[in-house]
Amino acid sequence: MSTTIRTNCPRDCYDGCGIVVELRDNAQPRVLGDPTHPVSRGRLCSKCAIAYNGVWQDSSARLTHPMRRVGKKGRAAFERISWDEALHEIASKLHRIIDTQGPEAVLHTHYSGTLSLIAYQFPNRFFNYLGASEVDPDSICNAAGHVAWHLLYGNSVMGFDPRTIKDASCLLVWGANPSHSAPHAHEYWLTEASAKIVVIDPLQTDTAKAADLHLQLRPGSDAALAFGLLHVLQSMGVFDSEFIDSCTVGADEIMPTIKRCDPQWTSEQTGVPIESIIEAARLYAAGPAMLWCGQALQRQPSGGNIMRSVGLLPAMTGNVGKPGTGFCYLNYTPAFAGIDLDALAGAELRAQAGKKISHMDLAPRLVDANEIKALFSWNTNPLASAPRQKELRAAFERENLFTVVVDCFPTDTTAYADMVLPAASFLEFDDMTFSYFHLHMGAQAKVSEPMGESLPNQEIFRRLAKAMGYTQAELFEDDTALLNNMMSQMNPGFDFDGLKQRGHFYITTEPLPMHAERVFETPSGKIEIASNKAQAMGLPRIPQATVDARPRDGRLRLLSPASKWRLNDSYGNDPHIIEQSGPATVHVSPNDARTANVKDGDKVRLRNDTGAIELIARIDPSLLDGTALSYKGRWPSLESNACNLNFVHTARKADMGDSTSVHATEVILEPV
Ligand SMILES: Nc1nc2c(c(=O)[nH]1)N[C@H]1C(S)=C(S)[C@@H](COP(=O)(O)OP(=O)(O)OC[C@H]3O[C@@H](n4cnc5c(=O)[nH]c(N)nc54)[C@H](O)[C@@H]3O)O[C@H]1N2
Ligand SMILES: Nc1nc2c(c(=O)[nH]1)N[C@H]1C(S)=C(S)[C@@H](COP(=O)(O)OP(=O)(O)OC[C@H]3O[C@@H](n4cnc5c(=O)[nH]c(N)nc54)[C@H](O)[C@@H]3O)O[C@H]1N2
Ligand code: SF4
Ligand SMILES: [Mo]
Repeated sequence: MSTTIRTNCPRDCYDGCGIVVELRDNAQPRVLGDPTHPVSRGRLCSKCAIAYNGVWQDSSARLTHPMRRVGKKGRAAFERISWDEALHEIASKLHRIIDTQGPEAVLHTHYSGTLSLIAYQFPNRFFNYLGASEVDPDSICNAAGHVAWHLLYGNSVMGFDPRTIKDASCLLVWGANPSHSAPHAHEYWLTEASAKIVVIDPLQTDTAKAADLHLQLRPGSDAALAFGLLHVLQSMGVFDSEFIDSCTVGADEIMPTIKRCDPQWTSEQTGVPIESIIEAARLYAAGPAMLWCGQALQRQPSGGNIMRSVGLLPAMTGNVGKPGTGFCYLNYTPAFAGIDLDALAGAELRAQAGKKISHMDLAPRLVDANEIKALFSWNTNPLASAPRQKELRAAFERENLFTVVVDCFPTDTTAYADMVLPAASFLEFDDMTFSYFHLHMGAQAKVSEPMGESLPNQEIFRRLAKAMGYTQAELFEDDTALLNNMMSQMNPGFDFDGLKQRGHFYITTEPLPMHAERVFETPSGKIEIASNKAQAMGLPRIPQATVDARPRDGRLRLLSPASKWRLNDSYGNDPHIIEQSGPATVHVSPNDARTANVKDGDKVRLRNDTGAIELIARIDPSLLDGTALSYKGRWPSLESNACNLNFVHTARKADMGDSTSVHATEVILEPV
């Protein structure tokens, strides 16, 4: 006998797939794709198909009870304790720290383990009420882009509705690799579009290979390319003067730069052939045209400027607010659906604005024994994902730093905890999911009991609030009330049980028009090509046609984008995934390999002032000279040299948002 339950994938992924779980007598549940789901159409990506039927359901791989450290930090030596003991010990430590140093000495860091709304947002209520300091989550991923889109359009989370592609004649995919990061959008959405697809990426990704046109530019040269395209568009006479006059400010200030960036100059700056620049402009000019900017695009030293420059294309050509047009960075689907995310995270519980620390500053700030006394890391694995891995480990070793880590698995980060708390997985509690690209919401349905003594994030922090002696009602709101409240805010005409039966729903039946009313949330209410606000922030008033300096002294610019086999660092511990994806490799061009005296299959070292890491070389003719590729997401503790790429990630900040510029990491390649 078997029955099935519908649920949805809550990972940090554009697709937001539907799942069907088959419950079978005396056998492990089988996690499969939901055939009724419009994005994934019955299939999961390869990594989830493996890991959801692998480590996620393997009690020997999961954390199943609270644990207290017994050995040296980093050694992962723990003893099992009860929840009561764990929570009371944490509460008494926190009270002591708050009484002597104030709540700001408590720091929490969290990010993208699960994006299901309650598990992702609710624990923030606890930290907001407490008045803790926070590591700015987006500073490791996409903060520069958010700042840039805000300056230009006043909003960074209102993109296009992907369904509107039916009205488009062209789509630019700029600095995103859906063949890895949105595999079903790559497989169906892109291939079924009648629009011409132009991919702008330094790598020949599978999405680039399948596109009508691929502009293989040098990394960090995107602003120059944007201006080059604008130059051609202007000379073709396709600037939309009515739109520019009524909806933008500062177009006259940007014109001299556009006039200067002719195709010859642009080609020299970017490495893209003149004909390709003209062809891309021609395809975009045919309009209506859409622009999808990936998150990699802004992980550059000039990432904010790049986003502001690329964002000029829709503004100058009027590709805004009409079917088949627009620009997408992310869609804040739950907010469009009516969910009050600030309330879910308890933003109003915070008496005063707490300290925000960038991931780029985490290691040096944490090492300082006077500033941070307690660290909570939940829903994130910083000792795999964050920069300056060596320094960060040293910071986590500080004996007078009280560290609590909440995860489903024992990770590189839990190894340094004083207290490890086991989190239930998405198969083990009800919650709400969404896609940050497609405009649908989904039910996360409980399929089985939490493994061992594990608990959902939200329940852990309810219990901790109780142990602290807090009585504020919002800290104890239960999941049923939270889910009912979200359903009534969205008001789709059915309740959470109805959503569970359906699996998912689109927040509108027809494509949602974005920016149709042509009002923008900038100070002027218009698209701010020239921005006083930027100037006040110490940034240029207008976007600049600059390119990043090329690496010096034979160094390579190391790109470490999304891997097909891992979701950030999640799944890095699944044995089948480890087997499928093979050893850690770095791809380099034949010229760079020759210069470094490296052959295919050689063991090589990548090093810089921050650290060194050893991998296997792959000579790849599709790589541009001066560029190296190695995918993110491996677990340091499972590597032969006990570190991953973030060992050489220098934590240099982008120009905006104190954000990462990881794709500009420079390394020296040498044989081992
Ligand atoms: N070199 C390099 N580094 C990068 C990037 C890059 O491009 N290159 N990309 C960066 C980006 S874009 C991001 S977003 C970050 C992401 O970095 P992280 O936020 O660290 O993401 P993950 O590595 O997937 O870690 C998430 C952790 O959450 C756990 N988890 C899953 N579900 C739950 C749950 O329900 N509760 C709890 N408590 N834990 C759960 C998982 O087991 C996993 O250990 O990495 C960044 N790091
Ligand atoms: N399978 C899988 N899916 C994922 C993730 C994962 O780890 N694995 N991570 C998730 C997360 S947290 C995020 S933030 C997203 C990220 O997903 P994306 O937005 O797609 O970003 P990345 O994978 O970092 O890089 C995408 C492409 O940008 C290119 N790129 C790098 N530098 C430049 C540049 O200077 N200019 C241009 N034009 N392109 C450049 C890279 O070569 C790469 O092909 O994916 C999500 N989905
Ligand atoms: S990670 Fe992405 S592609 Fe894979 S099942 Fe989840 S939503 Fe789908
Ligand atoms: Mo991310």
